Formats: sequence, structure tokens, C-alpha cells
Amino acid sequence: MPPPQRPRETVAPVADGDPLLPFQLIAYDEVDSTNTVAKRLCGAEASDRTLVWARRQTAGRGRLQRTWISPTGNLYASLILRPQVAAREATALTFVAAVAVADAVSAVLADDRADPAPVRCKWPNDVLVGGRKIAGILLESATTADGRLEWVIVGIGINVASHPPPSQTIYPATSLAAEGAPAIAPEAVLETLCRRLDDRLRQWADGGFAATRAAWMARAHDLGRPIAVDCGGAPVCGVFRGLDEDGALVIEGDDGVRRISAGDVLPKPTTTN
Ligand code: BT5
Repeated sequence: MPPPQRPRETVAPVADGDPLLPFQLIAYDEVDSTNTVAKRLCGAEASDRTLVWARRQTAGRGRLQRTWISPTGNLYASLILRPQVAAREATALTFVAAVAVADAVSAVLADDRADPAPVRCKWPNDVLVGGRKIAGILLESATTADGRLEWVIVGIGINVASHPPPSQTIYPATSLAAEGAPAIAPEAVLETLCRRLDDRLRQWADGGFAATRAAWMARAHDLGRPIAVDCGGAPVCGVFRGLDEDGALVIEGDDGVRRISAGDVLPKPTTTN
């Protein structure tokens, strides 16, 4: 297995092993994907709460091998966790991260905006501002032969300075800059994110998924409204009723209530970018 890439230059002000951060930070100038680097580090026994951060990615990934567009100026980070929970409980971490990202985005934006666009969580792994995607989360995990959870990587991308044009995304996108945030460096957003993530991980540890789910639902996009979900075949349409106790999306259609554990909530036909 190749050794993890090393930083090509010193990054400041956040430095490797910054004692002020709640996580053990490893900072890079450029990587293929922080999740891929984190995976290699897991193979090399990286400890719980190691955080991989890079200024840019050359092969940023979304779910299902989709591309995450990753120029310099935005935030790319992957947190290695080794929680002592059953493997199926780890899916909660997508929602823990989504709420933490929404907290961080709100904190950066909650300045003096006259008419703030709402910050919302979109099932399963997105954060939206004003109905546009500002952040995505990619959860990856490994289990041992006897089914024990070995590690989880929580990959987070936040558009800070820029966002891709409509031609390059399925869902309309935005960035902190486009939403009127004052000029802010990705490392400053990282510091805010780390604190919120630490808080939300504690909430999950103390209150279980019920606490995380309540926090996520309080920020849910389109709750109680009609949505369409792409699960591979014809879109499933109905009213979004929330999350079940496993994090599946609950949708109520003409033919009753359904639970969907994997898919994409489609953009509204009227939404423009
Ligand atoms: C995601 O996947 O939203 C998860 C994105 C996770 C990215 C982070 S960055 C740090 C870490 N390292 C990685 O390599 N990945 C993680 P998904 O729900 O599948 O959405 C992917 C889709 O979002 C793409 O197919 C595009 O349509 C759109 N997209 C790509 N780049 C985007 C961007 N910067 N902003 C908004 N939308 C984007």
C-alpha cells in the first residue's frame, strides 16, 4: 500500500496536530481525495478522531463514484472515527455530520444578512442554503470479518469561495461567498466546523440517534411537502414525513407510507440555478 501523500507546503494558520482543535489534524496542500487518504491512514492504524484536510482535491468523490468538484478555496475534510457501535448504527454519522455542517454554515452566514436564506438538511447527505447545495457528505466504513465496525470516514465538502455551474451538477449549487458571507478562508470554516462536529458527536454519544434525528428534523428541507425520490427506477413521489429510527426517508404517497434507505431527492422542476 503506498504511503499517504505528504503536504507540498506548510499550511497556516491551521497546522498539523493543532492542540486547539478537538481532532488530530493532518493537513495537505493537494490530495486525490481526503476520503481516499483517510482510508489509507485507516489501513496504517490511524487513531480515532484523526482529521484529514486538504486545500484542493484532484479526484474528489461523491456517492456512487460521482465527482465532487474541488477547486482551491473550498473546504475538503475527512474525519476518521472508530465508534464502539454496531455497524448499522454508524449510518447515523451522516446525519450527525449534516447537522454539524448546517450549524457551521449558519454560524458563518449568521452575520448581518438582511434576509437570510434558510440553512437546511436534505436527505440523506446534503446541506442546502436557500434550496441550493452548499455541502455534501460522503460516509465510508469497514467492518471486520466477524461484523464489527472497524472504522468510519466522514468526508465533508463545503463550498466556501465558489460553486459549480448548473451544467455540472444534478442539484443547483451555491457557496458561502455566493450567499453573502464575508471573505473567509477555508481553514477558518474548518475551525468552526470542527467545534460543531465535536458538539454534535457528543450529542449522538449522549442521546443516541433520537437526539440527532430530532436536530436533523428541525432543519429538514421540504418536511411535510411533496418530494420526488430517485431510487433507480421511476421516481417515488409523495409527502416527505421525516426520518425513521434507522435514518431511512419516510414518504407518504397515494399508495401509503414507504421507507427509502438509499436514493436522491430530486430537484423541483421549477428550481433554477
Ligand atoms: C456528495 O455526494 O454530496 C458527497 C460529497 C462529499 C465530498 C467530500 S470532500 C471531502 C471528502 N473527500 C472526497 O473525495 N469526498 C468527500 P452526492 O450526493 O453523490 O453528490 C454528488 C453530486 O453533487 C455530483 O454528481 C454533482 O451533481 C454535485 N456536485 C459535485 N461537486 C459539487 C460541489 N462542489 N458543490 C455542489 N454540488 C456538487
